[in-house]
Amino acid sequence: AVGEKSVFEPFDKEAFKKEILNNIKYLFRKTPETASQQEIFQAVAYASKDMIIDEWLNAHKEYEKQDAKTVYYLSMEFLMGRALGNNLINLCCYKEVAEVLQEMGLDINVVEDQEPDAALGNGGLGRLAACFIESLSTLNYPAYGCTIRYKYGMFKQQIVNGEQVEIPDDWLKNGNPFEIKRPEYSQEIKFGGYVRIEYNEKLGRNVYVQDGYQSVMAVPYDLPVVGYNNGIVNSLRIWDAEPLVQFNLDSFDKGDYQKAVEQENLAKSIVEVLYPNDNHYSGKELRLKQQYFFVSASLQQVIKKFKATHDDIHQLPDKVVFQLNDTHPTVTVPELMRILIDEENLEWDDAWDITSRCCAYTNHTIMAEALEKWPVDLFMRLLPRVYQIVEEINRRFLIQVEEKYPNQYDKIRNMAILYEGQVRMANMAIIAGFSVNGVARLHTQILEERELHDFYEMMPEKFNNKTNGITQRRFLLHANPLLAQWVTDKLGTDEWITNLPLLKGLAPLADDSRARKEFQEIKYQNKLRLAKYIKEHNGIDINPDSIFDVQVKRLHEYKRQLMNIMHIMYLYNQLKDNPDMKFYPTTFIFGAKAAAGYKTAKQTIKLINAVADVINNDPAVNDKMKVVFIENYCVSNAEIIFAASNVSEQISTASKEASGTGNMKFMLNGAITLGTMDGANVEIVEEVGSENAFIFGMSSDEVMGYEANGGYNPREIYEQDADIHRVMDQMVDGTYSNGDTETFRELFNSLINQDVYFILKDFRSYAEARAKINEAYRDSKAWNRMAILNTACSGKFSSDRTIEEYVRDIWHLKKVFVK
Ligand code: 26Q
Repeated sequence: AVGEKSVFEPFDKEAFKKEILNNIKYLFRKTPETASQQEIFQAVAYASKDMIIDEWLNAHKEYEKQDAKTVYYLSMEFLMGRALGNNLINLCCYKEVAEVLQEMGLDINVVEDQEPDAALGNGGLGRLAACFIESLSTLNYPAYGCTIRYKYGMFKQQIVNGEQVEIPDDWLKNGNPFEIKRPEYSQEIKFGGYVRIEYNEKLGRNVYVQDGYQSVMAVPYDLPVVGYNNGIVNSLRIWDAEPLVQFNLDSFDKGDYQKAVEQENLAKSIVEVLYPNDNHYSGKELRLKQQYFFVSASLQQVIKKFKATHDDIHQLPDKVVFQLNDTHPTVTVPELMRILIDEENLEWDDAWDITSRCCAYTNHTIMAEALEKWPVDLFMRLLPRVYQIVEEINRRFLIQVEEKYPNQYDKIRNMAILYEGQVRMANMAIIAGFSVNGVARLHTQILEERELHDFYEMMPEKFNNKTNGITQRRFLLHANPLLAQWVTDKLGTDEWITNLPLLKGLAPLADDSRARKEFQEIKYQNKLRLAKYIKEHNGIDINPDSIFDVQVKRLHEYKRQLMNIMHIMYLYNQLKDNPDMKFYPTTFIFGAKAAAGYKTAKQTIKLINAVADVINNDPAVNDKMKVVFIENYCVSNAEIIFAASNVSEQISTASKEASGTGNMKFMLNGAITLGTMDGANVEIVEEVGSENAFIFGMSSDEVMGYEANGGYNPREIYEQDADIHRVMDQMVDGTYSNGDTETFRELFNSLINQDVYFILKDFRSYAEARAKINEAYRDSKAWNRMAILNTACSGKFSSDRTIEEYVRDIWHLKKVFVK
């Protein structure tokens, strides 16, 4: 169906084939017979880029003509994944290109597999940015994504002897066919030095000049973000760093060799690597450099662009809005103030008014360890002028607090930007911006009622919720072509591609036995595809008739992969004790990267692999259960995994997962949620009905209640529950560690002493839910009914809906149409 109602000129297959052949010849001096698959990928990618270029130019011409307001989505992460397949889909020529390649004796899937993932992100936050920028293009909104052109993205994970090994992700080693370097937009970025105060006669006041600094050149590259079938192409602007010296060698003291080397090193180090922490702050100077680097570059460029066609800087908020993706780009606030005051010569109040009306902030977590708090001395040393401005913002804000809440010191303690020698970035973002949003209803409610309560009380008008979403172009149309075609056939239209709530029209089919059979068969085909992937990449055979029970996401204690594997240990015990126990064969699938320095997370991976090793090599249970840890979970294999899943594990400790977005991708592909009442799970259950999901565990109120009282006593459960006791002991009696009692000792201790994530507390309720799900799968009629209803009710979770809400409530953009 894709391409049938294309707005584009009819696709010229012959011309495209010729272009591929030309590219193979002129790029590599080869023929299709001698070119490698990688070279063929590049030839196809360049050919597709040629189709994009005119629209890219055209859309921007139209933006300029209409002087359209633009959102700048500032994010340290954009987890884009592969581009080729999705670009072809959004250009409405995927099918045709697949045919061209087939005529040339090539398989489009193999060609797509040559492309490295653009993994400029860790997990949820980065992938959300990628979905948003795609929806913005599809919905005809002018937008830029701004981030860093990391030389190394998210590391590649290998499992060696059950343990995670990090391999550098050299994603640019073969070049990037889609990017375009824009050296003409280079910006100088200054670090360190000191601030000199000078009296300026003309202005009649003091001005502030940064001196003795080091600088680098920020050089942008643009990647196209193609809208679906609408002629819109926005840009993901990724900033690279280069030393300044090569730009104007002559103006430098030729003898200043030292300085040249320093610049070279500074430039190299800033863009070297993505920090692999997810939901965890670490106060590294280099990280702050990265933040300031891409923020300052983006802002300088935006201001120059604005001034080229406007002469009153006060109009900036009518044309520009900056969305801060978490606190990571919050230095936007003082940097914009600096530019407006020091370079545009505005007074403080004017600059503050403009800055507040341009900046909006999204919060993605309530986890205390994720809050960014920079040591004042580090901040001041690296960004001396920016720091002065932070001090002034803080000073003025505290006067307001004092006026509104005289003598209430706790208000200042909670809300000050500068406190106990730290710069609290979240407080700055909230105070400066005009909007603060959470990413799911429950999360926003927790922000308002607890985490950010004082701010909410003082400025309630800023607070709003924007429940996350995902793009169906990638996570259904591209990831699951069989289901996509089925949906189109059943609905009699492919309009769901840009209007996901239309999936509701599938709901009646849940009661249609033929439709259920077809749905089941598609799931089966996708399970075969995943089984093949697992065989090729992990060497493990799995049974496609078993339940595929899947937990894929970053490894974090609050996400409770440990509870999942402990439950598998428990099941294994049961099956060994009681071989005739009623149990539907299940394949338990994990995929997770651990931050390189996160010890507990790495131990959990080790435990999962150790348990997998024992179970998968025990013939007594092998026709009933298998455990698979999929190496290197990433966007490209995620697409295969979601399509093949029956059960979606969303088991975070209630209140800890701000939203989750994997939960939505599973639901869209007809998996049933097994989850806690956390994040967006709450809204998923609301959409699909609690009878079509399996919910267990403590509520967020209960969890927060215990936390307020210093936790609970896990030892009591350990003593009283014999099954849990046994599983716990097996962690430290060598059952899964060749007799070694210390390998998993820290995991054991963390549970018995504290269990901050309530694993033992929720275990029984989890086990019951899992037993129910195992039983429910036997009734294939009821199961497929549920599965269809999950797909049918997932319409709310399109990022198109989320983006329309951002536009309506925060950004106030207008759609731009091109001929
Ligand atoms: C901070 C400072 C220094 C180094 C790294 C970081 C850092 C990096 C990444 C802190 C946090 C992150 C990522 C957070 C994240 O992915 N949060 C997730 O955001 C999703 C999109 O809103 C939600 O669905 C998830 O619930 C949330 O965990």
